[in-house]
Amino acid sequence: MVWNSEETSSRSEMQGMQLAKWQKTVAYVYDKNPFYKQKLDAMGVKPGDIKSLDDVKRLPFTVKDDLRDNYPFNLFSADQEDVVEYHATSGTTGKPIVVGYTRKDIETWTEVMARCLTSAGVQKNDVLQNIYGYGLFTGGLGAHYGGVRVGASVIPISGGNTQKQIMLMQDFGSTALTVTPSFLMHIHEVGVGMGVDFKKLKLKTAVLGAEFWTEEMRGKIQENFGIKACDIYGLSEIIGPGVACECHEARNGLHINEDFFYPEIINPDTGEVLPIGAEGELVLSNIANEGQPLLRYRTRDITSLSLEPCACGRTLVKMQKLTGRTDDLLIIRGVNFFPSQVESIVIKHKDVTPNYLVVVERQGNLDEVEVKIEVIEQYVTKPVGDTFIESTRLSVSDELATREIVKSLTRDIKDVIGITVKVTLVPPGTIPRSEGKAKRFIDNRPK
Ligand code: DLL
Repeated sequence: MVWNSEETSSRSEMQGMQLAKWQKTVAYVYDKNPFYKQKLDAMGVKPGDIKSLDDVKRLPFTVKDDLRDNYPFNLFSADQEDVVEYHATSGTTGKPIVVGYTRKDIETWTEVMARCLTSAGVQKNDVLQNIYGYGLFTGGLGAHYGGVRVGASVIPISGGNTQKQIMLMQDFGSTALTVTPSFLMHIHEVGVGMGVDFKKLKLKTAVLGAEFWTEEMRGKIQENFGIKACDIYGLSEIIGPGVACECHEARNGLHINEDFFYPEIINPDTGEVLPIGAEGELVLSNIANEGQPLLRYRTRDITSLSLEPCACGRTLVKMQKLTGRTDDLLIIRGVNFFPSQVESIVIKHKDVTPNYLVVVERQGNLDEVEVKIEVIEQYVTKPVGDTFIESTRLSVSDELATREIVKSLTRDIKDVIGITVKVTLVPPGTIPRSEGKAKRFIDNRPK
């Protein structure tokens, strides 16, 4: 089932819609936004120059620093009185990135989220437990608007409150979940400790995103909960969640709502546009937005596009599951790797939990990588004579068995990533859990 007919347009119909929206958007930002007017003038491009989709290449890129430099509102094209909602990214350093939505943008967001949820199999008769955080983060309200639009019964519980999440799943008979994959794994961990069998609940579907997760993690989640798990992608700068989502039929790539969010793949080093199928940095333009339309925004997310026909009947271009972010790419002793690649290794290993943390330090002139991984309870030594034991005071036993685990993880990481890292086993529960996006990587190198 598709939510609306644009999702099955022919290629030429889609390109026609895209071109019309491009022309309107370029004229709009040129007229309304001094930043873009100046950029276009500097490049000698006038709105009337966009005569075909090929001309898009002539437009300037927008990067994260442009948003930071224009904090908070200078990249808005809409008048302040037409903005009806603000969101912002958490921003680990410095000022956050702010986005503003007009009434029409909220309508677009609601519509693309209704498409995404429908594509993931969520329908009118579903009870949708929305665990994405409500607030400045776009996850909560985005999924909320879409859930209400499809007619599901939305539970706006937001993130956190692990035990209450489990209670509502049981008592309200939730059938669909919108949540980050890492927090869903945490809910499972806590639930199992409470004796809950999630497979016996009414859960059917989970729409998971906002952070990197692997196919291996999908397998584990589907098995743990007895559900289908679909990947949903988006970013605040472009709309929030709703840029792209998998269909529950194929679950092998995310259909991009390309009549609203125009995708390109570029070589991140040269900016050259790459042909369909090639892997590179995803560039998105929100060609129907009013609040803050961004021309050719460099997402830093790495993926590739595909126009292969899909079992679900949608003709929307698909992006493959993300492989990483350009700014998380580590180059250690000449080898490129993304810290998130560790997930596929730890998840297959029966003696450890899927919780890991990659820490990079500079020692002398060399970068050293340590991967901390939680072992399962059985390898933990408890302090003698203690009745109340906090998990942080437990230590991992130094027996042959644990040394063998370290050896085999080190070998598997070397096979997949190509470098030798220091593997440290830590007691279960000691790597901080997140109620939203998980932090899997710490870079302690001097800036
Ligand atoms: O994370 C929007 C969102 C909310 C998407 C809920 C899906 C579900 P930001 O906080 O601005 O927005 O973070 C955007 O998160 O550039 C990616 O690097 C990462 N990301 C988002 N979805 C996925 C995904 C929301 N499915 C940044 N897989 C993006 C991998 C993802 N990474």
